[in-house]
Amino acid sequence: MAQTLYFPLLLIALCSISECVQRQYHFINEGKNWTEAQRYCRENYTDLATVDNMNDLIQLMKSVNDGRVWIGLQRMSNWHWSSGDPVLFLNWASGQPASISDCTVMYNGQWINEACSNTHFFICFQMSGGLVFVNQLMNWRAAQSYCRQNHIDLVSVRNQNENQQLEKFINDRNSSGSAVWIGLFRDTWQWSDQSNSSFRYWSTGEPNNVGGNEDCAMISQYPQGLWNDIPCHFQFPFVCHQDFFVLHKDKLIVIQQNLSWSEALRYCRQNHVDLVSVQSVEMQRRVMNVVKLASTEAVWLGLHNFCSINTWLWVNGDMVCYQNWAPGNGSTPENCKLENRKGAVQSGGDQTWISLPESHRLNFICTNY
Ligand code: MFU
Ligand code: CA
Repeated sequence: MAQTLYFPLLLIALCSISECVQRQYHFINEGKNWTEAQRYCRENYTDLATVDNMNDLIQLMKSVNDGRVWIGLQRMSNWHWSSGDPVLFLNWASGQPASISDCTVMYNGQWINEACSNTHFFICFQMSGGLVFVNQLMNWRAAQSYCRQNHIDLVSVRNQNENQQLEKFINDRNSSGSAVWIGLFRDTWQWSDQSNSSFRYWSTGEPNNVGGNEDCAMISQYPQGLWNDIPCHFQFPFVCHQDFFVLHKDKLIVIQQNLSWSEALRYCRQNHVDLVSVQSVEMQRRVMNVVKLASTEAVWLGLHNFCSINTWLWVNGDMVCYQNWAPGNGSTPENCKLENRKGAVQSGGDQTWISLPESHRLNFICTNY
């Protein structure tokens, strides 16, 4: 589907993410612990794999040849206030926080960690700073939504003084003396790339945190792709992901991914029709129009050099008749002892063509013609 998009920055606002950002998974068949795998992915791709939805999971599973791989999900036992206040003060009852429960109640002024699915009365705070006792039984998420819709948020407790005030506030209103939700919760699993995707695909019974140190997530079953929590120091192959923009204009598609010429050719033939051939002034004009969207100084065209016969050909087999070479490129014989050379168009300046070794990693233009 063609879209008229001029500036990469506008893109984010103009198109839905799925139409303009593509994610590609890369399986690295080398055993590393989770942290080393994360470092490798950040150096070579975008990050250790994030899985946003079932479609991502299917794509990821296509990239692996086995089921035991790290993904970029890690247990973070960080406590947060629902309001976003920094957590500077904690008032746990002795033995707390215990177990794998992720939400918090106040009981007799002390804090106890509980399953978020339990139901309790709760305390919201208002714009004025005042507190509201909500005399309705809700689970923690529902209580949070209620406070956000009707007041500001679930209550935060920032120091001993506020804790005492809150304890008194509760005692004055809560005749039953039962525990009430406060805004403290634990965001248990986090994606390495900070994505806030809540998609999870745990095997039955997982995550079970056997031994208390299963803090990283892996895909443990092939081909289903189900997840298990496991100690982070174990060594497994892993999956990185790379996110890149795909910009459509006319029937030309600029791919903001840096690939060698052969990889670019393969990408275009798999996802579109071919790398672009520029066989007329008209096509050069269209290319000049889209090439400004690229993030590299030059962009691969479907132009390759046959060194032995000193000839440049388009990928569709045609001879190069229309030409737009930069001075010193394309005319003189290439050095056949070196790497094969391919043609690219410069994304800035006069947007003429240059000859480059095929292993250079550049953005490229596919065509749907
Ligand atoms: C399951 C998993 C653990 C571990 C163990 C061998 O627990 O949850 O992570 O892989 O098997 C019974
Ligand atoms: Ca486990």
